[in-house]
Amino acid sequence: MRLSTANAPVAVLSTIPSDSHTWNLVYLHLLLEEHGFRVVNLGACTPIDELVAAHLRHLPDLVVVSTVNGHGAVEGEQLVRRLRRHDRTTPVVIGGNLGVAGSADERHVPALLEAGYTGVFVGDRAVDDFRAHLRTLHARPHLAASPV
Ligand code: B12
Repeated sequence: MRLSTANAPVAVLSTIPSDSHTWNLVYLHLLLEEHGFRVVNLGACTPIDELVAAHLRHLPDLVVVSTVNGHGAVEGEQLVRRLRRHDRTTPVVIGGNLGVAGSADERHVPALLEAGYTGVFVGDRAVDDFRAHLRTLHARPHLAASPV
């Protein structure tokens, strides 16, 4: 079901500066819309400055970083540290192939959580776990108007 987006919560969708893959972003865009979000999709090879500017402009309810080229652990950490200088509370999640050892590689999860992410999604259950996470966000009062 898709309702009017006028009062919908906003998700900024981004990747890291080096990552030129796009179908992951298309997939996440549609998934977020299915869950009631209005999506600001910043596209491939997003400079961190551009993400910060979009964040300050749209004041999103959620920031989603999707990356598959293997540099996510390094650039994703730089990205969230920059973002957290401006905003310490908005949920910011990352997922995909964060290193070069396959999508199930969980070695990078603790460092990314420590750097400021509120969720890190890797492996076969990444999308299912992310869907469950989105439902917990919808339980927050200011997001409750949206369909799931
Ligand atoms: C198509 C493709 C390309 C195309 C991209 C075209 C485009 N417009 O996107 C081209 C040819 C340009 C390309 C380039 C490169 N690619 Co490429 N590419 C692929 C390929 C074959 C498919 C990716 C794809 O579109 N999948 C479809 C989407 C829908 O799925 P997905 O990306 O896997 O995303 C899913 C999950 O990861 C997850 N997910 C992703 N993000 C997030 C975020 C959250 C929050 C959650 C919950 C889940 C999630 O959900 C998605 C749906 O299940 C994969 C291999 C593969 N079979 O996966 C390699 C692959 C991603 N590429 C790879 C590499 C190395 C490169 C290059 C560096 C190659 C090179 N030497 O130049 C460059 C990258 C350049 C750069 N600057 O980024 C590697 C990455 C290795 C790693 N991380 O360990 C892969 C895995 C191939 C491999 N096995 O080595 N690539």
